[in-house]
Amino acid sequence: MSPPLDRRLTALAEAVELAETRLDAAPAARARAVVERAGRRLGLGVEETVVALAGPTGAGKSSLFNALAGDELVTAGRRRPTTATATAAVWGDGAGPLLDWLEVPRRHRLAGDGLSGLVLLDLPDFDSVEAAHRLEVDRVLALADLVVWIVDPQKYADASLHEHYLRPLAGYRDTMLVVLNQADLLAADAVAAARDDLSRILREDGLDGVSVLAASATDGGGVGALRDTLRKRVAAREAAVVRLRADVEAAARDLGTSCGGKAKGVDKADRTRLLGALEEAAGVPAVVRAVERGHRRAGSLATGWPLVRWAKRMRPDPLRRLHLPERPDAAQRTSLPGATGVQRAEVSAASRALAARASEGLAEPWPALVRRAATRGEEDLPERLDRAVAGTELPRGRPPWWSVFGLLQRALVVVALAGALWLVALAGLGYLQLRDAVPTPELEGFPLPTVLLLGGLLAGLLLAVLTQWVNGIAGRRRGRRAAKALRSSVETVARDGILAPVDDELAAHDRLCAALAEARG
Ligand SMILES: Nc1nc2c(ncn2[C@@H]2O[C@H](COP(=O)(O)OP(=O)(O)OP(=O)(O)O)[C@@H](O)[C@H]2O)c(=O)[nH]1
Ligand SMILES: [Mg+2]
Repeated sequence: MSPPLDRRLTALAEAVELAETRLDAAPAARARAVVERAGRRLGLGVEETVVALAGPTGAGKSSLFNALAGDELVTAGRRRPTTATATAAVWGDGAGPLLDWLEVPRRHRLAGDGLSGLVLLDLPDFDSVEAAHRLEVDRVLALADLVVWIVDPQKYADASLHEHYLRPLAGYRDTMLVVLNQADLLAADAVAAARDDLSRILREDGLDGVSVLAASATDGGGVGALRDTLRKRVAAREAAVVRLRADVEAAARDLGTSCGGKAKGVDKADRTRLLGALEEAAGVPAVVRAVERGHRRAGSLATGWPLVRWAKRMRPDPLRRLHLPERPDAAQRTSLPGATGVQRAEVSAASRALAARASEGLAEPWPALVRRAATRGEEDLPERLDRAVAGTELPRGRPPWWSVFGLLQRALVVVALAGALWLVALAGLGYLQLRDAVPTPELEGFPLPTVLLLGGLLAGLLLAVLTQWVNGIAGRRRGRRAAKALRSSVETVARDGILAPVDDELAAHDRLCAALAEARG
C-alpha cells in the first residue's frame, strides 16, 4: 500500500530541506512550492472539489459550464475570445476561503442537488490571443483538483494542447477528464471515430486510460453523463488528494534524478593515508623527537656527569623551543614550523581521494558534494592542527630515581674532590720534606687519596653512561606515548574537519533519496 499523502508530504518537505543547499535550485523550488500549496489546499479541507473547465478558444467551455449549472451564468459566444477571467459556480454553501485562495472573485451559488461540494470554474482559452488569458489558465490549473479538458472536433488534435499541456501532465491521468464537445456537429460514427482518435493521441501523450466523453452543450447530449462523472468524483472527496499526490510524485521524480546509487563510505586505507598526511602536516614527528630529546636532556641534567652538565645546560629545552605549553592548552599557538606546501598538498590530495572513493557509485552531483564537504575546512586545518598539538597532553615529569642518582653523582664528586685535596695536601707535605712523617693509608696496594680521586671520577663517568642509556630507552618510550596522544588529537581534527562532514553528506544523500522514495510512494 502506498503511504498516505501527509506522510509523503512530510517526506517531500524533508527532501526539499536537504536538496535546497545541494541540488539544482529549480526542481527544489518547485518541490517547495508543491509542499506549500498542498499545505494550503489541505488546510482548506477536501469537502469541496475544485473542477476547472479548460481548453482551446471556442471549444464550448462556457457553454458547458452553463449547461452543467442549468443557467446562463456566463457569456458564451461567437466573439473570440469570449471569457477573459475565471468564474466559479459553487454547489451548496461554503467554499468561500477556497475561492479566496483560488483568487476567483466572480462566484455564483447553486443549490446542492447532489453536486454539493462542487466548485466549477469556467476558464479563459489557454491558446488565446490575449497573453493574460494563458497566465490565468496556468495559475488556476496549478490549483484545481480536477481538470476537464473541453475540446471540439476541429481542434482536439491541436499541437499546442498536447505539447504544452497534456504531455507534461503524463503523471496526472487521474486528475483529468476530456470532453469532446460539439458532438452534435458530427454524425454518430464520426463522433465515435473522433473519440477513438483522441484516445489514441492521449495514449501517445502518456495519458493512457483518461476517459473521453462526447457531449454537446447545444443539444445537451452527454451533459448528463458528465454531470454523473463529476457527481461521483465530488462525492468521493478524493480529487484534491489525488491531485496533490500527483504533484508530490512529480516533484519527487524531478528531484530524484540523482538518486539510485549506493555510496561505498569511507575506505580504511584512505582514512589511514589522510591521518598520516595530517600528522606530517601537524609536525607530529618533530614533536615526538622533541619529547625524546627533552627527556634525554632533562635526564642528563639530573643524573649525568656533573663535570660536563654545564655544557648540556647551554643547549635549550627542545619542547620549550617549540613553545609547547607545560600543560595542554588548545588556545596557545606553538612555534612548530607549519606545514610545507608539499605537506598541505598531500593533505588535500588525501581528502579528495577519500571523498572520491567514499562517494563512488553515487550519481552526479553527489561526488562533487562529498568532495566539497571533505575540503570545506581545508583553510582552517593548519590552525586546527596546531591547536590540537598544543592541546595534547604530552608525557612529562621527572622519574623519582633521577634525584637518587643525582645525589649519588654529587657524592661521587665530593669523593673525588676529597681525594684531590688529600693529594694536594700530600704534595704540600712533600714540598716541605715531611712526606714520610705522615703515613698514607692504602687500599688494595693503592694510596687511598688516589683511589678516591680516580675512583670517584671513574664511577661518576660510568654512572653517567649507564643513566644515559636508561634515559635513552625511557625517552623513546615517552616518544611513542606522545605519538599516540598526538595521533588521537589529529584524529579528532580529521573527524571534525573531514570525516564527519563526508559522513554527513553521505547520510544526507541517503536521507534525501529515502525521503524521495517515500514521497513517490
Ligand atoms: N454546435 C455547437 N456549438 C457549440 C457547442 N458548444 C458551444 N458552441 C458554440 O461555440 C461558440 C463558443 O462557445 P463558448 O462556450 O463561448 O466557448 P468557450 O470555450 O467558452 O470560448 P472562450 O471563452 O472564448 O475560450 C459559441 O457560439 C457556442 O454557441 C456545441 O456543443 N455545439
Ligand atoms: Mg468561454
